[in-house]
Amino acid sequence: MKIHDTPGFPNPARIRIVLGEKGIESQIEFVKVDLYNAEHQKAPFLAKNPTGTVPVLELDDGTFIAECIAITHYLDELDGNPILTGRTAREKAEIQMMQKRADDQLIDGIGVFFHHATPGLGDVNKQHKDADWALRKEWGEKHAQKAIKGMAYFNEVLKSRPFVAGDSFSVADITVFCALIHGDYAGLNVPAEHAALTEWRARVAERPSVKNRSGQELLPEDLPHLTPLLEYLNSKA
Ligand SMILES: N[C@@H](CCC(=O)N[C@@H](CS)C(=O)NCC(=O)O)C(=O)O
Repeated sequence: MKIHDTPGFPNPARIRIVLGEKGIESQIEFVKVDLYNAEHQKAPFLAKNPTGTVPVLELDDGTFIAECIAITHYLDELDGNPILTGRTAREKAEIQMMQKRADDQLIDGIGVFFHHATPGLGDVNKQHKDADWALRKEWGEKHAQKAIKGMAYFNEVLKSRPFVAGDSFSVADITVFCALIHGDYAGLNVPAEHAALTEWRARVAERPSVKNRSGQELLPEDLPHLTPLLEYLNSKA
């Protein structure tokens, strides 16, 4: 199997953590996608994933699977022991519900904010974003407000349970954790009063699958592309 992704990015991190939890990373060959030069918007990549995002899983029979939740289901089911997506009907339903909330209320909104209201991935990618570029900042800010509400929601959830969907670590935790990484890249930090979310984040960060995951660092050759973003983040600090 191959995974087309870009090291250092939050959605790819979701799948790198899944691989760690399942202990199957040695079965994967990684193929780097050059997001900075908009390789994901060109025909060869769009043929793999028409939505133009990473990660994408390529099976040995040539099938391409995009969307982290779909990739996670596939990888989690391979050994017949779906620890991340639920084993019983009730577990599956609860995990799926919280996973959907994590996508809608956190990581997707943070992504819109990142690409529209910050320098994001730079000029090369702007042409592929919202056509009404004049309103991009307002659009991004609206999504940031939604994500801030999402952080408050997950903080409340984690006051009464150890993990996002209940007693066990699941794909919903992975999505919330990587959303907060995405927030760091966008300058949207967890408010200090959200103690439960902060404590949970520190606990999850210590899991071997999270702490030792591959592809954590941005590659040195990619850093120059991020200069405008880093300047923006420094100006907010
Ligand atoms: N819903 C998608 C989101 C994937 C996504 O947004 N990936 C980012 C990298 S973290 C990306 O490819 N961004 C490129 C772009 O938006 O131009 C998933 O679950 O896989």
